[in-house]
Amino acid sequence: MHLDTQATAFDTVVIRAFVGLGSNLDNPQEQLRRALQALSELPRTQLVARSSLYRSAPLGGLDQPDYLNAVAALDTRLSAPELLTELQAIEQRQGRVRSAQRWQARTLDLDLLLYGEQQLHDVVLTVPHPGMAERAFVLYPLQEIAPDLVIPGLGELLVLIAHCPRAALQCLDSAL
Ligand code: ROI
Repeated sequence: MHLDTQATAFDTVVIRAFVGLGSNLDNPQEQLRRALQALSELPRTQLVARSSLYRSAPLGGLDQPDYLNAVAALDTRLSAPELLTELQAIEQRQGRVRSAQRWQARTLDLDLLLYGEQQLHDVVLTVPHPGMAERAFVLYPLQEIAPDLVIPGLGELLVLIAHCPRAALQCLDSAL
């Protein structure tokens, strides 16, 4: 009886998580379409919203193609490490090659931006995602699907946006 009660309580914990999607290789629009499809098929998870697609120059003035970015909202019963593992599996399936070199062009990048109210900091996972507060290609799509969001440790999304110039971030037609 005691165990049954625990199992029920565990099963009902649903966390709203946000995932940042990015691609600048091998038909980025198709990469993001496939990734959103894969997110909608994750176990114990529902895809509840997704932003339009946004085009931007690579952060850091790199000599790479422009990126397409988007943000998705998930309601999930997966733990944060389980969700991270699923995101990495989707990246792998879409041909992501990880190398020692940082900030390389990529077919697909899936960043776990937020996992509920939680702040986690360990070797495999940091949430909120480091750097998200300065990234227009994260904040503006996030605003589209969660305008009232308060980000743990960072504050109101609207305030972060006010300090983050939109620059050349271009919102594309939301149709995929
Ligand atoms: N730049 C943009 N515009 N979008 C990204 O998703 C992105 N991802 C990265 C780096 C290389 C930092 N630059 C980016 O990982």
